[in-house]
Amino acid sequence: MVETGIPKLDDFLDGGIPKGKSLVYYIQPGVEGEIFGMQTIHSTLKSGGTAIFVVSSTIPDIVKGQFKEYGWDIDPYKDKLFFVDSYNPLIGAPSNEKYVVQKPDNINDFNKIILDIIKETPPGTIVFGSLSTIMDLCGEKETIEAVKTWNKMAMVHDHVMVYNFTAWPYSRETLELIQGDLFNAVISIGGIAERVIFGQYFGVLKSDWAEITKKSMLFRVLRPGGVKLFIPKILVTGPFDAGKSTFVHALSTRAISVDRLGTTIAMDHGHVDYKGFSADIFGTPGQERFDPIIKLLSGESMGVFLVVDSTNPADFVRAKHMLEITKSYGLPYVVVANKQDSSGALKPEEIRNQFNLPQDVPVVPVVAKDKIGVFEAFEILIDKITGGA
Ligand SMILES: Nc1nc2c(ncn2[C@@H]2O[C@H](COP(=O)(O)OP(=O)(O)O)[C@@H](O)[C@H]2O)c(=O)[nH]1
Ligand SMILES: [Mg+2]
Repeated sequence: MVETGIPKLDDFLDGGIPKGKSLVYYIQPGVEGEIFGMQTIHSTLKSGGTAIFVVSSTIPDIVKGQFKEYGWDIDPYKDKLFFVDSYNPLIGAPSNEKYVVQKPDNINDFNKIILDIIKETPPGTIVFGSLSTIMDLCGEKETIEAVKTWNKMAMVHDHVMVYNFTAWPYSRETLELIQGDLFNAVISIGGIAERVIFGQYFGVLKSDWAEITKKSMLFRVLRPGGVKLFIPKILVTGPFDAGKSTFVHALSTRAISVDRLGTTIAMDHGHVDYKGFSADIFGTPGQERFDPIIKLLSGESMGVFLVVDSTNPADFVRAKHMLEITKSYGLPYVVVANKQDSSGALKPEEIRNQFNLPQDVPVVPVVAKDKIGVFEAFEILIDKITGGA
């Protein structure tokens, strides 16, 4: 197996791409999709594998710079990462790379080099930075025939083949083949557009080895960081003094609270960057007069933490009411049983009983002030939001 390195996608694919299989990242034009292939290269290298990167839409030096931008140091992998340069010859410039396609507009030239690599290098990951560019230069039919051969030979030699493909308006036949029989797996990468693209997502369109998860994941591209799953908004609610602000700060790489007179009257805002996820979290004020704010924020959220002070059962009535507000939006939620360090703190199961919470609602023991349990709670909520575990 080769892990794609794209958060969640490897879970969707039952661990990654099996040896001998091919996968295409099928990219809607205008979406930042080509990074997916690069991230798979980086993931291969990190796990000790060999990677070949076929660069056809810019010079390899620029691509090396992009790796740096994403925070991926490729210098230690000089004997594990090789570039196929099919761009410099196109602009008549000399190339320093080990493999050079001298006539990038002739598929036979590609064919010879790719087949040599497949036969001669040890099993590894071969990534095409842009199959669409090759198609533009060599022709649709010609390129598809070549890809068929490459995938077949890669199967024999145990390589993993990965292609970035931007779905420009090619012939219907070509697009159908690419979404259909040409590859073992198709990952669709698209954008939510409204004049400009304001949200990007990916999902598994096809896979012949893993059961398909219908879920699409929102992502954004961070520099450094690469592809990160993006959870637009998570709400942190709960009674006054339960530890919401403390919880938001414990989770966040950066956070601000707007406080007045020692307690939060406005809001906490934090940003979480954890295990490939990127999420904005908002803490609501606890006082009843701010319930309309909870309603407002709930409508735009994807999940909710309900923070309770485990030592203060008197507050549970209020907490329950706040839960009802957010529950009416059908959001997934997790109960954070905070202040577990204090004497007299109720255990999660006792809180579940007092709340009458069904067994499938997670109640997570947390000491927010010491950051204990906060990321466990985060992972559990993310799993609920993304329909994982
Ligand atoms: N013992 C203990 N105290 C906590 C914990 N988390 C927060 N606190 C304290 O509880 C009080 C209220 O916390 P805060 O985050 O401001 O609560 P909020 O009103 O819900 O935002 C503060 O004095 C915190 O120091 C915890 O895990 N254990
Ligand atoms: Mg607060």
